[in-house]
Amino acid sequence: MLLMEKTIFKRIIDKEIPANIVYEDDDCLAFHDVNPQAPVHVLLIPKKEIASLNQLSEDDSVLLGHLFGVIRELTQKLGLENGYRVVVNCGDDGGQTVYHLHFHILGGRQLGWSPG
Ligand code: DGP
Repeated sequence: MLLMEKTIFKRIIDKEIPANIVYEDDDCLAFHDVNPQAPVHVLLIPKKEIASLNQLSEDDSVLLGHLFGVIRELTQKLGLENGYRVVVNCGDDGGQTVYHLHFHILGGRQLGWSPG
């Protein structure tokens, strides 16, 4: 049997390594990014192990709706009423480095465009 190594985010979900958690419920977890790209940089992840956007299925539609509701709540809690950006990097060209689906929530300054 092929044993897959846990991703760093699965280890955070399992509380094997610490993170600065800002929100948690049965289905998801949000914590500050270790390498912030803006004054506020939080990652929201589903507890379900979904490697990337490419692994989403229609079965995940309720979960996705929930995640976007949590994003809205979180942005209010984090004081981002002036605006923010939600980013999902997908695959190598997309710059994904951790293969557990995650939403970057960025704000607290005027964000530039394009992403480069
Ligand atoms: P991405 O490049 O989209 O796969 O983003 C992965 C993000 O995860 C990156 O911004 C850095 C962050 N990250 C990686 N390892 C850790 C960790 O151990 N703790 C926390 N809090 N963030 C991490």
